[in-house]
Amino acid sequence: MFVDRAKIYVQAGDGGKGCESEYYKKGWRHARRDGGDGGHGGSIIVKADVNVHTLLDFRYRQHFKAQSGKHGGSGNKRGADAQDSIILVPPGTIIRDANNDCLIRDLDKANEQVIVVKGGSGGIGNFKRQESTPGNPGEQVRVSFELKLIADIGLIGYPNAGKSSFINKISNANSKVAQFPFTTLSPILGVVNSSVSESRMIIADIPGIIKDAHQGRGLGIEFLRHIERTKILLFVIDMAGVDGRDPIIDYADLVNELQSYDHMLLKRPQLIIANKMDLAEAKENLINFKKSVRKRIYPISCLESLGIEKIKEALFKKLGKFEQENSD
Ligand SMILES: Nc1nc2c(ncn2[C@@H]2O[C@H](COP(=O)(O)OP(=O)(O)OP(=O)(O)O)[C@@H](O)[C@H]2O)c(=O)[nH]1
Ligand SMILES: [Mg+2]
Repeated sequence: MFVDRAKIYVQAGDGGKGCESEYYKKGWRHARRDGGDGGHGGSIIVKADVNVHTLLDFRYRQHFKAQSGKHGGSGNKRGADAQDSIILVPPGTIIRDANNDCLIRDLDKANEQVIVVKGGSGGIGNFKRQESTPGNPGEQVRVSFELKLIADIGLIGYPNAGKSSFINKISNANSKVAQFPFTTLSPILGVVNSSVSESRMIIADIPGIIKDAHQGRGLGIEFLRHIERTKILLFVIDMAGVDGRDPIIDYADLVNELQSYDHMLLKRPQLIIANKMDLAEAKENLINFKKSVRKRIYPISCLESLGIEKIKEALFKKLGKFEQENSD
C-alpha cells in the first residue's frame, strides 16, 4: 500500500538528573560534595533514506520517544548521554509542525536529515553547585509528513491510456496493466537508462486523471502532488480512443485539470505521446490531433514496442536541456 501522508508524535529524551552526593573522610571538618552531572537526553532525527518508499510504517506506529540521559553518580561520575533516535522516511518527505503547519524541513535529497526535537540537557551535580538540578525535559512535538515524489518525468493521462504499459516498456518498473480504468492506484517510480550514454532518469506513473478530477471525480487530483516536483510532463493519450472518447478532448481535459490544480505546472516542459498506434483508428485520429494540438507529438505503440526508443531519447534530450537551463 502506498501511503503518502502521516502524523506522528515525537518526544526527545529527558536529561538525566544531577547527582546529590557528599562524602566524608575521617579528620575532615566538612563533607565534600561529589555529585556528578546527568547525561543529555537523545534527540530525534528524521532522515531521508532511498530504501524507504512510502510512509506506510507510520500507520502502525505513531509515537516515538528517544532515551533519557543517565543520572549523574557520586564520585563526580557523569551520567552517560543517550543515543539519538533516527526515523527513516522516503526522500521527498516534507516535515511540518502539525500544530501550526509550519515547515520544519523539506527532505528533498537522499541522506538529508534534520533534528526535529532536541534532547534535554543533563542536570548539574552538586559537585559544581550547592544543590544539584534535575535534567531538562526533552522537546516534544506532533509532526506531519507529506511525501511528494521526486522524479524527472511525470506521466499524465486518462485511465487506460497506457501509462503503466509505457513505464514498464521504458524503465525497470513493474506497474500493473489491465484493460479497465484505475488499474494504477498509487504512484510508481521507474528508472530509465539511456541506450547511448550513461544518463538515467526517474519516471513516475500516477493514477489516471479524468475530466472534473479537481472536483473529486475518479480518484481526484490528489495524486497530482506527485508530479509537482517533476521536471517534464509527459502526456499519454490513447490515440485510438478505445474507451469511446476523442483524443483531442482528452488532451484538453488533462490540461484543464492541471490548470485547476496549479496553473504553474503548465509552464513545465511537456511532451505528448500518442499511444496505441497499432490500431487503425489511432492513425486517423492522429491526423486531426496534429491539426488541433500544435505541439511535437511522438506516436508509439506499447503493444508492438514502436517508437519507444525515439521518445526515450527525446526525453533525455529535453531533460538535459532543462537541467542546463536551471543549473544555477
Ligand atoms: N492496442 C494497444 N493496447 C494498449 C497499448 N498500450 C496499452 N494498451 C492496453 O490498454 C489497456 C490499459 O493499459 P494500462 O497501461 O493499464 O493503462 P493506464 O493508463 O496505466 O491505466 P490506469 O492505471 O487505469 O490509469 C491495457 O489493456 C493495455 O494492454 C498499445 O500500444 N496498443
Ligand atoms: Mg496504470
